[in-house]
Amino acid sequence: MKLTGVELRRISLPLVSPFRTSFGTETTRDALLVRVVTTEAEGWGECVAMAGPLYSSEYVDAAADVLRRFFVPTLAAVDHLTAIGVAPALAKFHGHRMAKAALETAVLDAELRAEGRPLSRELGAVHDRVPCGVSVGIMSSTDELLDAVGNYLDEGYLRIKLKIQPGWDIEPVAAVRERFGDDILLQVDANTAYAVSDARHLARLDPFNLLLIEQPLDEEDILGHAELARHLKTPICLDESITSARAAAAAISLGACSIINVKPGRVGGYLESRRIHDVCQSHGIPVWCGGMLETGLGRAANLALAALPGFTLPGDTSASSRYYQTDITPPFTLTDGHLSVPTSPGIGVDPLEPELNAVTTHTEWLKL
Ligand code: OSB
Ligand code: MG
Repeated sequence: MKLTGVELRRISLPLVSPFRTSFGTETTRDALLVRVVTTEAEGWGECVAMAGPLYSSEYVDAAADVLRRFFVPTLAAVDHLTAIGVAPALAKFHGHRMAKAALETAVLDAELRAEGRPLSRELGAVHDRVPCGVSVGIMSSTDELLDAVGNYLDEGYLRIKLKIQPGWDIEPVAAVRERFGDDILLQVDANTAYAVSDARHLARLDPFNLLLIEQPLDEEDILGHAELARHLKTPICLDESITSARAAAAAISLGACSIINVKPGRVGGYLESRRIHDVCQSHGIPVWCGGMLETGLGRAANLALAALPGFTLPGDTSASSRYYQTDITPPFTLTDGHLSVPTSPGIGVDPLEPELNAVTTHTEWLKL
């Protein structure tokens, strides 16, 4: 296989409702899609970088820039291109894992389409549907939060994740437990908003029997998470800190987490995600599939990953309607709280041309 062309496509999709986290409020998803054209087939990858460097250091304009200047020209020079060869070819370039992931996914999609093989089979999936949770943003009042959570539970979501930050933590959790009971699966995500000195405050979450607290501290503070873990009964799950299988192994060895959120974009792609899954499985660490407000293209691939055997907790793999009025692929819909894993070759879905064109803000064809 040889790369013959790459399209960078920028889209802007309005969210059905604003999504507020400890790092900011999103009202539209400005995403970057990568379409590779090879001698064998075409493939798609969605870059999960957000508009600004708030969740992580990457942001969408930087991802487009590094792809255009460095990654695509480097891959274009590879004669026998394979998906497993993408990461080694790009290894000399530091960081930019979200950009690398998008390009590797597009090449993997093309390769698997050419071979007629679904991504789920390639990764080692063992389920044909996956249980789904939903990530619920910070709201302006507890009543508003209870309405939102109630609606998601009515839709069938099997697990609720509340975004928290100082000033919006113990009370919303207590209110959700009080209204919806002790049986719902409930967890929280701080997106790095706390310090180790908040340990006693965060221990006030312990009585609520949360599945986990996600990324309470700075992404580089592995030892801080290990220290915090000694003060909390609530299990610590890392998101931002886990950038590779090596980082996962170190965090586990140091006692910084007992659960991991796997996001393919954050770790450089689906192949590294599988390695993280394998490391965690061998340590008895449960994993679940996170999300970055993906369109149907990224969601399809995430579902393949979430069907691996070590993904034993419901992920942030929500239905398309959680995010978008109109998605750029046929929408993923919830049945009994589950989404089906695509079975067609590659990532298993194709963009709908009119819907994609309607939200495209810029298209750039990189001639090789
Ligand atoms: O921390 O998991 C996160 C969305 C954007 C950036 C970071 C995060 C999130 C979510 C939503 O929590 C996950 C989703 O539903 O896609
Ligand atoms: Mg998170």
